[in-house]
Amino acid sequence: MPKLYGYLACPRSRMALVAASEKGIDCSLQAVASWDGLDKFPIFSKLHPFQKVPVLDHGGLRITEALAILMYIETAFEGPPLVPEEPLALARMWEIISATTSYAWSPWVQALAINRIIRPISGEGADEAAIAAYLPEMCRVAEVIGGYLAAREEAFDLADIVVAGALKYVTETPEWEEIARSAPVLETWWNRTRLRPSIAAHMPNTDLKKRSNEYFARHMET
Ligand SMILES: N[C@@H](CCC(=O)N[C@@H](CS)C(=O)NCC(=O)O)C(=O)O
Repeated sequence: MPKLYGYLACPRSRMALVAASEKGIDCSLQAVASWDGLDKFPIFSKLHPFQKVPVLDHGGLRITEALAILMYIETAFEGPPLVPEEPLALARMWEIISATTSYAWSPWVQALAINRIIRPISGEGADEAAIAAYLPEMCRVAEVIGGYLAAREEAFDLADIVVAGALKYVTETPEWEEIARSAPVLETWWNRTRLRPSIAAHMPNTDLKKRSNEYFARHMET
């Protein structure tokens, strides 16, 4: 069975674990940093040529880059498909994934999640100026991506997993109220998607450190 090197607060590690869970694969998380990623263990720098995670290990074969890992999980294992066959649906899936990694990552993850969630864990204050400057873009991206997701009705594929990974922290911040107001369609999608067992299990609330520790106890290799 595959093993994922990563850490729990890393959205991309979470995406891989969600995909594995959807396929019914027992994929353990091998933590290579503290749960929030701030303390990197020595092995961290040896896994990836650019010192990043996640890295998937399957029988000694290592795969880097989150999207490559998602596609490997999809194609190397049996289980419900996470990629549509129909050409337009496939193009829509990649459209959403590309838009999320290209346009949502800076405002949602770098400007908001890092500032509101990760920095305070290490005792640093949030860069309020950066959050305020990016807020209009956070909302605009949410509107566009919400529209893309809604246009596919209730399909579930890799696009949902990538958006959920990027959005999860956003929904834990005070700014989510304003973002959701400007993107009600995305909020509706999230309220449905967060209840999916794979998402609920592998994207626990960050502010509940205790729950994260319980998660490690259940899912990590010892
Ligand atoms: N292009 C890479 C990016 C990987 C990445 O930036 N991972 C973050 C965690 S989600 C990381 O390793 N951060 C540690 C660091 O930058 O030192 C991918 O898609 O997998």
